[in-house]
Amino acid sequence: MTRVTCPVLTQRLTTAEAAAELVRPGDNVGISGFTGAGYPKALPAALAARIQAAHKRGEDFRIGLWSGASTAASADGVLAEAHGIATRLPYNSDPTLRRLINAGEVDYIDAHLSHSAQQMWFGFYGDLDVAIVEVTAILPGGLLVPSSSVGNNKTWLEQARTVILEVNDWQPRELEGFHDIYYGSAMPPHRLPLMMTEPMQRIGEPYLRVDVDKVAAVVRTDAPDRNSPFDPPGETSMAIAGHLVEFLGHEVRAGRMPATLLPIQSGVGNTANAVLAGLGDSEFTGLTAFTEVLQDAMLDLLDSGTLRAASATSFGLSNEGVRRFIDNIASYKGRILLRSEAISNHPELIRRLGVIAMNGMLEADIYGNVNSTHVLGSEIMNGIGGSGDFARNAYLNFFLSPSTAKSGAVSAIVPMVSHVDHTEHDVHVLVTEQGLADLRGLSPRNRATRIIANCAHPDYRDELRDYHDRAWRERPTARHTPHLLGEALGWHQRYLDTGTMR
Ligand code: 0RQ
Repeated sequence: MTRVTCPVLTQRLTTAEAAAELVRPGDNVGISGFTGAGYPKALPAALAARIQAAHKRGEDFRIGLWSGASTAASADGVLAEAHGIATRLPYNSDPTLRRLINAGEVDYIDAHLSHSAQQMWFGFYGDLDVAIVEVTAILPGGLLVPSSSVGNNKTWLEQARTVILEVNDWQPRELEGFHDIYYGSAMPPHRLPLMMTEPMQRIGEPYLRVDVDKVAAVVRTDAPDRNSPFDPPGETSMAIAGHLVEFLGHEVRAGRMPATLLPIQSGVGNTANAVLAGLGDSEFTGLTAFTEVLQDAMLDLLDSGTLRAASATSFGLSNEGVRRFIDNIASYKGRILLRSEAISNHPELIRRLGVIAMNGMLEADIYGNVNSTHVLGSEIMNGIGGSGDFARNAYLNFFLSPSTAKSGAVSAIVPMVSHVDHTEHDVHVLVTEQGLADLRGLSPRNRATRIIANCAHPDYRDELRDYHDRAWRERPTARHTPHLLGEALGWHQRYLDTGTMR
């Protein structure tokens, strides 16, 4: 059955190649997509071909590319390969694009995800020329059934001069009803409180709206999301999960949270997936999630009853996870809600609901500052994503990492982080496979003792203790967070000097 039932928009059905002609050099283009779900499947390749042809003719053709978060090799990747991206925001994890950002070719604005839509509305990013948004279906009156992510689609559809819709037959038609799109936002000073006191409360409507007059093209596709596989949890991530789950039990017994915990948020990647698997093996049941991304392990938790329901902005499933979701889609209805990332990551809601935030990190320092984004202070990995939105406003936050990287050559616990994303004032608990450091209520000095003892790898503990002791002795009038600056930075410089990383 056709998924485009709006008579006006049926008239705009066309090919990806024809639709790509609507994008002009220098345009800002807002695409759908979040963590490899719901990104446009046909337009990026068609646009990349158009850009390459222009480059062959000696013409300059690059665009500003805005999204919800990461997309896929067939979106960010092809446009990067065509050297068609001048600026990118708010998040990227594509390796080709990452290389161009780190080579200085692409200007990357690495923004908190909860900020990205509102900063567009505030006018911080300039005008949006074209929106390219994947949807599941177009209803007779022109309402749009969103697809496997919502991200910034509402804002892109409202703000763009021209809209291109991709209707993807691969997305299950039954996704209708899984979304809650909030249309009550206003600009300061006219903003009102968000009336949500429970993660699954609906505050919006199931559809995205669009001004049909702005829709210049509708393109049919039938292609899967990125659907990256997950590694089975290894020993290290299982140890991290074990420490974290044990600690949550301790918090319940100490009366600091209910037996059903508080809504959980979990970052992406294998460690996060393993932590969720660890929760599945625990005594906890009836939990809720107020998070960004629903990974495979979230489905496991929903299936087992560990998780009662989950609010997010996107799926981030493997092929196997997608099959399972589609096969049992009716059982998830009412238990999964997808919202705009301005809502899934909203500081007011995270603070009110009392979210437990669990995110990965690259390194932490002995005083508790965390680097999630930059290798050796310079080279972007992915971006801050939602980690700052959640960590800063959480009831309790955890930052997780193996205690070493690069087969043990690099310690994840360092004297001073080479880049700060989450400051010592924000970070509550650090977890590595070695153990867990609860930093709440501790002075920097006591944090250092605990982080080194509990989280650092044994190969690095003595060196870190020695650094801290000497800094304490040598800076008798600066003992709040004493540092030996040359040495702290030299810790990182040596990896460059010895070629450990590059
Ligand atoms: O690189 O595979 O090339 O060796 O970093 O490391 O251990 O597999 O960790 O997949 O959990 O990612 C912080 C990047 C961790 C992620 C980060 C190297 C390591 C490897 C990955 P190789 P792991 P993970 C929700 C929340 C920011 C956004 C966020 C992230 C690679 O969690 O992007 O939290 N977070 N969003 O070798 C040098 C170190 C290193 C290091 C690890 N100290 N120095 N390299 N690596 N530690 C999602 C969204 O917001 C959308």
